[in-house]
Amino acid sequence: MTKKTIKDWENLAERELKASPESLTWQTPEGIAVKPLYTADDLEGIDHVGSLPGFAPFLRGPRATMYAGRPWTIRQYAGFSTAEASNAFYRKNLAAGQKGLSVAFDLATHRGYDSDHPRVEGDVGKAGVAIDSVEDMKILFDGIPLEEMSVSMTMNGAVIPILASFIVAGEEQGVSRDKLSGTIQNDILKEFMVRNTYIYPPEPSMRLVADIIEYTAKEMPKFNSISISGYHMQEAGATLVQELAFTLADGREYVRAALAKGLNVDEFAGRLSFFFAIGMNFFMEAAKLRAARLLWTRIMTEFEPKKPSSLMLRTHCQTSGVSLQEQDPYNNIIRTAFEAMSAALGGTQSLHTNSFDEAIALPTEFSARIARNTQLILQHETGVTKVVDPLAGSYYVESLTNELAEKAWALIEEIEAMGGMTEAVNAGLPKRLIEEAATRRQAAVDKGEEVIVGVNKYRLDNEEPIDILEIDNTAVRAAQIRRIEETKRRRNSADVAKALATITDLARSGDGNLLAAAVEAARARATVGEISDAMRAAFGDHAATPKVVSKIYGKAYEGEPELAVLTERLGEVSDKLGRKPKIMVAKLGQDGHDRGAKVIASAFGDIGFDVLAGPLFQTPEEAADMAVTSKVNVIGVSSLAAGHKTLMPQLAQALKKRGGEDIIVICGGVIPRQDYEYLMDNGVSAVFGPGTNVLDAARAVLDLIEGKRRNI
Ligand code: MLC
Ligand code: 5AD
Repeated sequence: MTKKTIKDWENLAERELKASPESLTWQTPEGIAVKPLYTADDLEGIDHVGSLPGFAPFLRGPRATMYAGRPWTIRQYAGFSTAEASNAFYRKNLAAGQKGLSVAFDLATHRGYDSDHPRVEGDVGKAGVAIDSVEDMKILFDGIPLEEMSVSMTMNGAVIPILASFIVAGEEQGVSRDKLSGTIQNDILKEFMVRNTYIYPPEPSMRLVADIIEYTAKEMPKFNSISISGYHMQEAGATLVQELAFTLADGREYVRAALAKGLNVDEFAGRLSFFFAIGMNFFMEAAKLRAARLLWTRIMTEFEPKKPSSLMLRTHCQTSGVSLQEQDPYNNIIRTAFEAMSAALGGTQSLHTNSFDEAIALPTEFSARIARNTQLILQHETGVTKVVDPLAGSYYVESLTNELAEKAWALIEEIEAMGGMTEAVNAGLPKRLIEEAATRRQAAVDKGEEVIVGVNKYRLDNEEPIDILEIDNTAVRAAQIRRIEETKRRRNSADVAKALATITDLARSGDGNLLAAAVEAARARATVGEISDAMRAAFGDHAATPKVVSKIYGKAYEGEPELAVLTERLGEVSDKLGRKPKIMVAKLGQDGHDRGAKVIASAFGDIGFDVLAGPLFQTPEEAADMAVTSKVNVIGVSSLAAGHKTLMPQLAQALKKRGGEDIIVICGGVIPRQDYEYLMDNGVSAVFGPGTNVLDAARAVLDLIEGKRRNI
């Protein structure tokens, strides 16, 4: 048999297809053209092919034996309600095969407010566990030996008081800090880009990051000082190239901040860790992790470390939240399983698999079990752990790895030319690029160009609601307030005042280490809110001005009759009103997840509405003031952190109090069907769940404005 050439294949393919095989090329959102066939020719000139795991550039994995030696850590992110409830949940999960802990704090804690603060009424215990002081932290880890169990804590805003309280809880459990193993997220740059649980302005926030790297480098050799996170960028809509580039550029910025503190690169670089999302693009996600390791070694080489571990990228991964849907939710189990497999093939060190109820609530015991078992089955039954980097040598995956690395590197260089990531973040570039990508993607889904099974194709006519976790926010808050009062009664207030004053002094002067000072304060039982306030006194609060991208959604629909019809109708409504219909897109409470709000604001603007984007973190009263003063027709609240049952009725009341009862109140986001009726009974005219087509929502809003329907 004569050896066939690519030309032969192209001819054959053309006959089979009755078109050029080039027409099969898939343009991904990353700008990568994925061909239908890859061959040995595609490997030519790719340097990394042939490298070995355990050696720089670590493309094939940071350890020589990878999962054959030790499987990745099954580390499920969890936390809700009180420390007692979360502790019980952790213990059960560990007994059932989970290997590492990962704490989800509530948004009040994230933003440095104690549970008794009036701004956080809707947030306490909702999206995570409420932690106000060392007393709560001790309960959270009761019966969990901290010298054995590695603990990740996702904390960025109130990072100093939380890590300090953890250190003291360890101490009081008899585990000195040098024996504590785990990770603190401590990645503030991405908070300014996408996640929004910042407290202070960027510059002092970067100091806190550096103080933590310094402290852990000297005092906590087993603790990972940071988890440099791309996860939230992908969740906010970033392409994989953006996720890769911005995360690694963030990493480089943190290295520089630590070096500026006078540390030697080898003192801390081995304890920097990473965190990526794993979405549905199966091979590309695995390739992304391989490319990340390659590029990190390239970046770190510039700092001339001596230790190989300083060049090594180790990462946690989480399957994608945004890829999961409210509709036909058991499909989410399947999505998560594929994503988990992709993370394993990419060589992650630690993994969280999402629960199938993700799009509407926090996991129940049942959904958490399925999520955990997805990993247990992967590890024990599929054989993927037996071989290191099994995708190596695949023409396709190696090409993808190379292309992703090249594209991400170009973006990293662009950031560098702007003066690094802090500058780029200040200039708003990454945020804008991510928001544009998110809006483009929404349009692709709405138009059906990107298929989501059960949502824009194969949708069920009837859906049965699933059981969900309900948290009695009022009871949690009352319990937290009782413990705060008791803690304050028992402590020596002079010691607390002195420790807090020291924190403010060091924050003002720039001297010393704020984590070290906070450990003293936490030991004296200063609360998370008090320690945060002691720094607020010096640093102030950060407030971002909301900006909305435009002409992305509209452009995707250019020339489409569906949009033209809607625009025409909007014109008629405008004529009737004497002005364009005005909608305020609001975020209430401490919920900083603003992708949905941004996409809606942008798309509604393109459709022709007059859009007012409210700032983050408004109270219902503040939002009502703004809506009434700005004379909006509609206020649309985007709720992703479960505060809706507390905050929406308060908003309706606040509007009424200000004479704004004519303003139509709608909301959207992560809201279970079970809550719709309650919301409708409390002043809400329409609820738009996940998976809503934006044009459908716009039509519904016009119906409400015109009085064609009273609620939806
Ligand atoms: C590993 N080890 C091996 C080995 N593989 N030893 C021998 N042979 C092998 N094959 C060793 C390692 O060197 C290490 O020891 C120890 O085993 C543990 O392995 P690890 O690979 O370091 O895993 P782990 O401890 O789990 O650490 C993973 C990590 C860490 C480095 C990525 O940072 C981490 O756990 N991150 C989790 C972050 C997280 O959960 N985030 C949640 C975010 S949720 P040694 O001694 O070298 O350490 C979120 C959502 C939101 O953000 O927005 O709210
Ligand atoms: N418990 C479990 N998972 C959570 N997530 C967020 N908060 C919690 C929590 N308290 C997960 C979801 C979300 C991602 C950011 O983290 O999957 O999409």
